[in-house]
Amino acid sequence: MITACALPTMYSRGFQLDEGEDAIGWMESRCFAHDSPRRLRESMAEDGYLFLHECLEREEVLAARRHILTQLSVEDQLDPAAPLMMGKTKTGSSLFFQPELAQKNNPPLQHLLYARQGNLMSFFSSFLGGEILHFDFTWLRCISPGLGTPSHCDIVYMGRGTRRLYTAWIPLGDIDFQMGGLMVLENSHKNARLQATYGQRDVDSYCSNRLDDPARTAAGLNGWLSEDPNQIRRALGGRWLTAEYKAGDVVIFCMDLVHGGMDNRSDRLRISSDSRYQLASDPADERWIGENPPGHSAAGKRGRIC
Ligand SMILES: O=C(O)CCC(=O)C(=O)O
Ligand SMILES: [Fe+2]
Repeated sequence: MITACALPTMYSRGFQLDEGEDAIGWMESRCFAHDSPRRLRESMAEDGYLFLHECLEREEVLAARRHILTQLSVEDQLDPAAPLMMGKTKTGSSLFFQPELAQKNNPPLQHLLYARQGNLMSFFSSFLGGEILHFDFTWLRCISPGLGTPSHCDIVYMGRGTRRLYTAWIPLGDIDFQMGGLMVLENSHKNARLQATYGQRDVDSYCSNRLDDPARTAAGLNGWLSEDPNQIRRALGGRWLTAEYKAGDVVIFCMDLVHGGMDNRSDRLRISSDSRYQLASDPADERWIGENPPGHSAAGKRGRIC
């Protein structure tokens, strides 16, 4: 049983995470996608996340992976001597965030994430109890060996609509500890002080009466809580939780859950997507909707007097 396994040594942003049972632990898989909406909602309220094994068809996940890797191979990013599906980059190539590989030219991924009758959309429809709207923008990450995503809450990037919005983090291939993957900070979604401070930020909002406000620039604010995951955990409490992921698994989490990416200490790309879902009847953040969502570009910035 996985809980009987020794806890791994975890790294994020080059920091080795504090060790010990009160500092790191396993993400729990308490529910299945077909459990009752009530049970799923209770579990989400309690943990801030749902770790759903075999929620997606493994073959469909691997088809999306193949499509992405084929594209990277055409772009001459991969080691030609290694099998395509291994996802080994060629020397000198360094990749991180590749959203363009997820958009309309990737039918298998679009199908996996957004098909109306597909497993994921059906899950959200049952979980949220109504017609679902998904963001049109898909965050696709092909992370080369090296540092992972700094810790943050998603609300600061997508909080202009409803807060009843959920992220689905999907490994597009098997991801072991060596390769890293998603880590979440236990109970951080219940931290009222964090929600009242950091959780009120909007990375694309700037003070129009302050010409030197760094949030005005295209790079804007990055929204990270801190580079150092140990500092965050010591300040907020809880344990960093993670797992080894299989193609077909999905982690769904709420906007206020602190999370980040572990460093990739393998010799291959770590490929995953994150996409967002809410009730169609709730207001949506306009930055991520439409044919060409403005995102964090100049068109997504919003000035206010402060
Ligand atoms: O996969 C990662 O590195 C980070 C994922 C993330 O931040 C998210 O899914 O919201
Ligand atoms: Fe995130």
